[in-house]
Amino acid sequence: MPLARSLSVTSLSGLEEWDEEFDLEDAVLFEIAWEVANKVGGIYTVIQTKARLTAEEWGENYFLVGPYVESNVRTQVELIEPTNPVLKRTIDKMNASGCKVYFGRWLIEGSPYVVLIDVAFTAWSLDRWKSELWELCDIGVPWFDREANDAVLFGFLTAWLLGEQNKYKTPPYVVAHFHEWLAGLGLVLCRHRQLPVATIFTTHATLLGRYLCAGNVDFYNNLAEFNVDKEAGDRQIYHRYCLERAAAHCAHVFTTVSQITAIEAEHLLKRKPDVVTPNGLNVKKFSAVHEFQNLHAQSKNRIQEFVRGHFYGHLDFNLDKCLFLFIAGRYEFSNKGADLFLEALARLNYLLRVNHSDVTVIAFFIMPARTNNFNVETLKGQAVRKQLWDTAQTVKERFGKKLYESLLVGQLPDVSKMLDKEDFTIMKRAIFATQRQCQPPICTHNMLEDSSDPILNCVRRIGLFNSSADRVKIIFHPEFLSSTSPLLPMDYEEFVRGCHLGVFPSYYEPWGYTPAECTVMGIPSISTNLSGFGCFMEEHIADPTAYGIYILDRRFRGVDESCNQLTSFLFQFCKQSRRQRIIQRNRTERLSDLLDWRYLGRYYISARHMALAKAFPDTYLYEPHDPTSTTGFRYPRPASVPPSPALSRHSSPRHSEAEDNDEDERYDEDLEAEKDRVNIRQPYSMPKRGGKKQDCVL
Ligand code: U2F
Ligand code: UDP
Ligand code: G6P
Repeated sequence: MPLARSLSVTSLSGLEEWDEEFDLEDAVLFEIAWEVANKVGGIYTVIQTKARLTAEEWGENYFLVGPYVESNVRTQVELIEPTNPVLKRTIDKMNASGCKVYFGRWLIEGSPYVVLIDVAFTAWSLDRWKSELWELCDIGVPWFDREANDAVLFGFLTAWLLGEQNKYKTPPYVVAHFHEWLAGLGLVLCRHRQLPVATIFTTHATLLGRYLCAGNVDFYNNLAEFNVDKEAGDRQIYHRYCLERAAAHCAHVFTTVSQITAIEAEHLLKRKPDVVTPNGLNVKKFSAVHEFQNLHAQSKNRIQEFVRGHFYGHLDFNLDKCLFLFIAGRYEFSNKGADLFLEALARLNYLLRVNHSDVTVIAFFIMPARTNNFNVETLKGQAVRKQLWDTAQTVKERFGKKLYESLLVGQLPDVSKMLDKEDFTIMKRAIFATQRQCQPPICTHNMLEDSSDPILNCVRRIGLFNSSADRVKIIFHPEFLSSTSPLLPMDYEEFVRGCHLGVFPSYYEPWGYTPAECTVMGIPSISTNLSGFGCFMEEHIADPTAYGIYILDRRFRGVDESCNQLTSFLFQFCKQSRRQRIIQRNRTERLSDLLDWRYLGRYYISARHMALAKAFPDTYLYEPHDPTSTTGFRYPRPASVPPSPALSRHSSPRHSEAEDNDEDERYDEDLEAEKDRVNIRQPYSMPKRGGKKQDCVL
């Protein structure tokens, strides 16, 4: 059997090195999560993107454990016979005892092995296991909580798997890494049964944090004050909370995704995380900077096509001066900051109007809600656009044919006769079809809860109805994007690339993959100092704004002040020229190494080494790298000024629109060097912290 290797974390384009040699030849890693080969949310992204690096480190000794979901397995997993003889014996034994456990390769980068457990198949054991849980630790799981029932089944089955696996001899030394409360019970049982397993528990958000924030509580100022048992009980999640807290306390090593969630966990779960494990991504680097810029231009063209259809009959704005902003993610209206974004858009609309700006902003809201499919008006928009296109093609062909014939007989054509009556009729008919009595719709779908939907209600209140006078238009797409959609046939990544700015003004966001994804695609974003990502970037970059990473202050300011700051970010962004946006995108993309698992994977590595040393102190020795801190590398200010419209002047005396056009585009490096030469300093300054300083636990 090939053996696992130890990995030394090496440097990445200037990011610091971190050699942590650890002999893993006799160790095996199980990573257990409900989202293994099963997309529910952000944890899936963590596991799926990290797999390649972890598989490189652990080789054949890395196994992911998740639930068996037939539809997922059919599309993502190749089922095979277990390769490891001990694991094969374990799985065979479990299957002979009334379980259904599968083994396969997950068809993602790194092709890791997966052990998938069909929890429904052992549902007959649920009552027995629930009463065992009650006897063991007085946690009573109500019958109606389906997710908690799944957590019980999954927990007992994973503990069974790890128990069987360890029946034989040690080594191999087993590390079991459990993610989130849904998988946490397996860890509690491992410890209770005293299995020789080094355990790690990672929480990606605390249950109470999520619930409390969604309920308009002044969360961060009261972190230390909450009566956690009562709060959990009031929200009918006491049993889930107990499972989460038990896992956090039983683990050899407890970790979470950001410093801000570490503080939250310390107060709400009553254990300070041992390591902070920030979330990374699998960064795809292009060999030339212009490649990702070209992708932006291509995707933007496709979004523009959609906009042409959506606004048919009202296309009274210049699409070339149109900026695409978006917010995307789980539909948690205030946790994700959609409330603040809408309010800021209303203020931005006012500013653009009074300043007679020729920029139009289209703000997309991509948040899944309950719908009854696309609405007719939206579909009609795309049909009308297509019809206009077809008409133009038909007339073009007829025109071309006449032109050709005239040239064949050696004559220059009489242009006035090139289009005949029929051509005009076709064209007039097509134009008539674009007449429309109503405004272009806000929402692309028929909402099931239209009258109580928070985004729609907010739009009604602020009165942004896509009217001609408004410089800010809104499109709410209450479904995740897909390349097979008849409306906007793009997948999420393509869409992000085509936009100009991602806006994520979250109030509760343990990490926040959406702004991180923007960064690695070279798209600037706005996040907050209450999100794990925002805090991480603030810590690692001397001047994040200069790199297109706008970090909103939601910690020390009141809501109105934060909203003004957001409006100011948006207004400044709208004032940038095309050339400045191009430079800014180049800078944003330069940060992607920082978010690569090749750099951030080190914190996971550290957590595993720490767990092995705690569980098997005679065999492993751990020398800490100050693992609670993610500090270390810091990106300096860019060599030249940030792309502020007022100050990043062109070095030539005059600046015409033509300069902004594609033919005359020059890229980052020359331009920045040039600016350095003329020594223009004075970046766009972020509004100062101040105003009402709140007493904040953080
Ligand atoms: C944390 O995010 P979670 O994944 O724990 O959040 P959940 O509430 O469990 O799941 C939300 C996800 O559900 C997905 C969507 C979200 O990412 O992709 N989803 C969907 O696929 N279809 C739908 O109709 C509705 C939602 C935490 F909150 C984040 O800050 C972290 O970045 C993340 C990873 O650590 O963990
Ligand atoms: N996302 C997606 N399709 C969409 C919009 C979003 O797949 O149309 C994904 C996005 O790529 C990101 C995730 O949803 O990975 C949201 O994760 P985030 O960490 O921002 O927040 P969470 O919802 O997990 O709390
Ligand atoms: C990329 C492309 C350019 C295009 C530009 C548009 O840089 O390479 O050809 O002009 O995007 O930028 P904008 O910010 O206006 O979408």
